[in-house]
Amino acid sequence: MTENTILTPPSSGIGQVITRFGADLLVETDHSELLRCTTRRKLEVACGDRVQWERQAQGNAAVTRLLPRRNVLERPDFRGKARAIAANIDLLIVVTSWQPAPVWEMLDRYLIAARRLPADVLLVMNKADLRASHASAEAENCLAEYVKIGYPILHVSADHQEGIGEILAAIQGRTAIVVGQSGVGKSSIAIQLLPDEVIRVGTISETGEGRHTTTSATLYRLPSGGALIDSPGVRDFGLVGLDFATLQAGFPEFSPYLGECRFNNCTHNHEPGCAIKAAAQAGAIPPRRFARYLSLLASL
Ligand SMILES: Nc1nc2c(ncn2[C@@H]2O[C@H](COP(=O)(O)OP(=O)(O)OP(=O)(O)O)[C@@H](O)[C@H]2O)c(=O)[nH]1
Ligand SMILES: [Mg+2]
Ligand SMILES: [Zn+2]
Repeated sequence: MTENTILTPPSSGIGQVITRFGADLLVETDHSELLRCTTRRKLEVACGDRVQWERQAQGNAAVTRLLPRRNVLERPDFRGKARAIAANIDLLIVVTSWQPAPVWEMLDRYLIAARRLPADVLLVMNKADLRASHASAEAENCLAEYVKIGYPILHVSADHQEGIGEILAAIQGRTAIVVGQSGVGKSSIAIQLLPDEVIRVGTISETGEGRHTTTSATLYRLPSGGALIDSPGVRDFGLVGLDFATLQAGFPEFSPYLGECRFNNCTHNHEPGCAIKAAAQAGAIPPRRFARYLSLLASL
């Protein structure tokens, strides 16, 4: 190599989208350089995407191509059109808390989304310090159903630094994303997992009264390997283009009974001889989850 090739930074290459700044993207090159890049709207690039970038005149850089994705997590915008939240996700960490209280319908929709990605899932019940004072008996019953089905659940307190090591162990050097309602503590968990200097990009904004809210999904490299994407909280999480097969696959507790219904196109609703409904009535399938399945089915 000549001295010149060492001193001249590459003029193009591959990188990963770290976050979005308005219309621009922050891209980390394969040489760990952070580049602010312009992009074209129709590329529809998301946090976590691998992209091709090129340096342009005046020292600007642009993203010119989106590389193939392994998967993409989407939610509908106000018009119902799919908007990408983040791409290339291995583990969906669904964060709920005792205050704000869990919205179980939303949790179920995240679990369906995880199956569809596909990605592994981890349920994190944050603010464990508020469990005794804020958990209702009904909420405990709902939570117990997920335990019974076999979803991995961690009880965590980000503010008391409890359960953080277990989250890190579950990530296993992969790319994880924290999702969930606003205010459940996603960024608080991210801060606990990262060294102080890493929360550097301006994607957390003051909402007044000292509250911070995440405005744009941001990818952080974990010191022990892997990455964590902090995502903006939602009021609700909707599924774009949900069909029956995807809905059914999102209820893995049905699988031992599938094929035992009288009709092979059974929707497990009104049909006679439905093995799933019988299992729910017998308590073998958790009844609260089954009731929410029926309301999701009605929404198709
Ligand atoms: N009591 C208690 N409060 C917590 C805990 N973790 C976070 N909080 C508080 O919950 C509030 C919201 O935390 P954030 O981390 O900003 O929540 P978020 O999910 O990132 O919110 P959005 O960015 O709006 O989606 C803050 O005031 C935190 O201090 C916890 O373990 N216990
Ligand atoms: Mg946040
Ligand atoms: Zn059935």
